[in-house]
Amino acid sequence: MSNQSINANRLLGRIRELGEIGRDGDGRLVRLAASDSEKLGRDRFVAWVKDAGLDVAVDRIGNVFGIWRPEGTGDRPPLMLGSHIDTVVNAGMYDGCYGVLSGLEVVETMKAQGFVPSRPIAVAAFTNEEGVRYAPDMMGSLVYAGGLGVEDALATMGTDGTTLGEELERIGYAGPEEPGFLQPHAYIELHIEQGPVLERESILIGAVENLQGISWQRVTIDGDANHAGTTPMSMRRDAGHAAARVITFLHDRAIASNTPTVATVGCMSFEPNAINVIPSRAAFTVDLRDPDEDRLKAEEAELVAFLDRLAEEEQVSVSVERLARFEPVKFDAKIVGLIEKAAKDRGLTCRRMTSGAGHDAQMIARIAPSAMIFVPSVGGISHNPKEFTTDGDLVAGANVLLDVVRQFAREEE
Ligand code: HGY
Ligand code: MN
Ligand code: MN
Repeated sequence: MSNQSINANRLLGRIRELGEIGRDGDGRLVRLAASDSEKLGRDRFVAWVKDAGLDVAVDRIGNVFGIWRPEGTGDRPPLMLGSHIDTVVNAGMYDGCYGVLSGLEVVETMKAQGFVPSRPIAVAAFTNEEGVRYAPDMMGSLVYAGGLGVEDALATMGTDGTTLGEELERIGYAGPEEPGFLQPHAYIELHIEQGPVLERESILIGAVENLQGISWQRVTIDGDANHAGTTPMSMRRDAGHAAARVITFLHDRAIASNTPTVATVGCMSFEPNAINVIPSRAAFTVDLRDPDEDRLKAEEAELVAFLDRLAEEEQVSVSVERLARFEPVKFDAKIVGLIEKAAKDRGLTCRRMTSGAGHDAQMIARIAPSAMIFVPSVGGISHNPKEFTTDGDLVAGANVLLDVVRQFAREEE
């Protein structure tokens, strides 16, 4: 068992430094995929990787890798660590960045300790994990795992009318490597929980054994613009009111279901979006999630049936576009066991758990044994500048990652 620790000041300092890169005029952290601000974050990560003496590789979808190839490890499949450094709008500073920087920290600590792993170790910063500008989310790791063609991904049109491929070219991260050029032996992702479970149960480490299914859709409702003052209620084809009914339908169903189903309408726009005009169009997104695939499918079917009824009742037309659909994922039991053992050996409380959020690990699990380590989120808050994890918990999680990596890297097989 390693009683070594990572270099806490270096890790915490880098998390804070990266957390200041990409703030907008209002001080909000906004590092959307392939944006100028994300480029600054990428450049900083690459500089740290080079300072650490690792090789840098970038693939065609912009995934960035720092690769440690110690003497004698040759071209054995690497152990892969990592996460993402793109953010949502007005983000916290830990989501994704913690896992990328901890992966680099673990490599630098092992190098400083003179520990030579039995195989190369790669630290990944995957492109567009958040999916805010270009859907679907976890896009870079999905392409890496062969779940989406790289040409299709590069041609994706963003919410701002740009295409991902052109933006990656523009920021200098349209790399030469084919996605999947480095097939991992295993993948371990350290991440903040982004939910309330660990804090509520006063547990320090989450050994994540599965991740729930995700369904993203864009719904467009078309009615008639009309005068807000002269049009009797009975004569309206009000797209705005119809959209409001969908939000209430989803919310009430999820609450009444008494299951882990969650439903969110996160984006909405009206046309013509004027105070005295009945909306002719409402366009919004639906994020449905559930750890059980059959239940998720059933909820999607319920939504389709409701939208059909709604079109009838409100005399509107409804169209739906699929943005993302990922089935629930089970992680590798052996790695989950190693995480639990590493936590126990360090005297850290630990529990197995499900991830409510999507992560790159769910995509890399398609090509290699994968699992995740969670640390507590204060107040369960994330995707919000109030996102916070204590320094002690951040360091504890990175030390568990160090121990699991040393365990893996010691194996000869
Ligand atoms: O949507 C998610 O769960 C992740 O943050 N991309
Ligand atoms: Mn994340
Ligand atoms: Mn996120």
